[in-house]
Amino acid sequence: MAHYYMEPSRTFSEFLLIPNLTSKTCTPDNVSLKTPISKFKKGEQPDIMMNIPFTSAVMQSVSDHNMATALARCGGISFIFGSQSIEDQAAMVRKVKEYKAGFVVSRSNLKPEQTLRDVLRLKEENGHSTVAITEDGTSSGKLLGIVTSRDYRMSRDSLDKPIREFMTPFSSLIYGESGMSLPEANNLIWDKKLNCLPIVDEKQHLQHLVFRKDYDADKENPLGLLDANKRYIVGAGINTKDFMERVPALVDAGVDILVIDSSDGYSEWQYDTVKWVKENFNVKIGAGNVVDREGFLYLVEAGADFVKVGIGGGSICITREQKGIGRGQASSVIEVAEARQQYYEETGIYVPICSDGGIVHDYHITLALAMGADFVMMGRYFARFDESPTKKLKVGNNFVKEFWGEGSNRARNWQRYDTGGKQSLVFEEGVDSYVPYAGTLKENLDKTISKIKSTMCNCGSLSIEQLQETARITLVSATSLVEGGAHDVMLKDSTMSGE
Ligand code: RVP
Repeated sequence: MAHYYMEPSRTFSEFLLIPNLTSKTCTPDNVSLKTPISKFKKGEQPDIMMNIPFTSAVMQSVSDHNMATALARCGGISFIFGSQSIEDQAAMVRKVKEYKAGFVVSRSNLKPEQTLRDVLRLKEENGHSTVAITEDGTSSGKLLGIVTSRDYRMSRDSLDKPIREFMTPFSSLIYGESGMSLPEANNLIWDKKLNCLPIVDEKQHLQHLVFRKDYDADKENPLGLLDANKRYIVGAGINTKDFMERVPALVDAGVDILVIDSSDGYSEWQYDTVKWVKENFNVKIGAGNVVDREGFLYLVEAGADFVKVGIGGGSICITREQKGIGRGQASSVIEVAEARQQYYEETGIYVPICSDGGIVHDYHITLALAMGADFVMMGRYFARFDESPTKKLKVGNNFVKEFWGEGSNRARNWQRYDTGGKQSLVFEEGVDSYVPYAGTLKENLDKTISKIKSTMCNCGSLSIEQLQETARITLVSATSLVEGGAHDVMLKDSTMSGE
């Protein structure tokens, strides 16, 4: 006979935190969001700690090398998407490991035969006023010139004016050569009063741009997550099909931590994959996703360094509708956290858990942490930023970014949903969508972190561990949810109702 869970499973929006006593020293400045991502023995330190409890989702539309460097700079970890060739994924990992602070890959590039109209379109799209002009219009083509807003006059110049007629040509540019260190590049920027220094290789191919403004910006990131060789820490998603080829290539590229990316991780496929990786490599590996105690313990027994929790709660996920499997995200985290705690008490081994998917409001993150998650994984949240790999478009009067699920026809990540048998995506478990464009990762993350720290102070907690131990959480009724928003007033400014 079937087993019934007669209590409904819950989402984060159905809970609130009740304040604890806030002492005078419990201020946001004193709150630490450091958190473990790999298992460790009682009394020892985990091999990898994050400085903020954020990871970005293993998705084509979220986590590439740009997102990974940007998030590591802020203290979190991206898991570079695995639904691409092994070579391409390893190349992305390598780019993060080889990234040199201050050296950025040019994101605004055009060809000399394009026009002022193209420059202005690009500027409106991504806000950059420096455009690299390369032979083939790519970020690594032969550098032929640079355009900045000083090179054209909107009132005089025709929009059809070809770029080659007004760009600063390569012959007049001051540039650096590849291999140059950041202090050398910065000296040149200061000596020659430049805003931007292009770095080219011996064939004049563009490698990087170094900006004056980044000189100070890098000092503003004291939380940057670095390995022992001062390189950014990066993760990558793998699957249970080609792991014997993919894992060696990723390890060779320098990956720090892997995660098996699957909508349902309670499977013998995952068990075998974790075991094989642990037996053959000295690399951390997370597994999932699970929504209950049994799934958690099974993956821990296989050797998982962390376990990812959540089925069907992702913003673009339609697994629950399509297949009727899943569980409310809060209930899943609560049950898995209890199992983790019991396992810790019995064995002295702490296995971090990750709440994956379904974060809509910033306070959901704090609730997930209070319920026992050590960190969260988010897709929609990060997809909205400049650093995500997708196109920024104008729809009506608003800027949006594209965002699609790994189970959509667009991503065709059949390995993620495979349950054996025929190798293809037979039906979709995800949608293709837009999310409102929200600016840079750093500015948004700073705001979210301020909110989390502020709530933690309300709860009298200076650390995530303390929050987990002392949080008091209440279920809220449907009627008290209404009470929680602005109500019974006429809003003057409709934008107030946003996050
Ligand atoms: P969200 O943060 O709510 O956007 O959720 C992101 C999560 O959704 C991912 O980390 C993954 O677990 C899940 N996902 C990704 N693709 C799909 C799908 O197509 N169904 N689901």
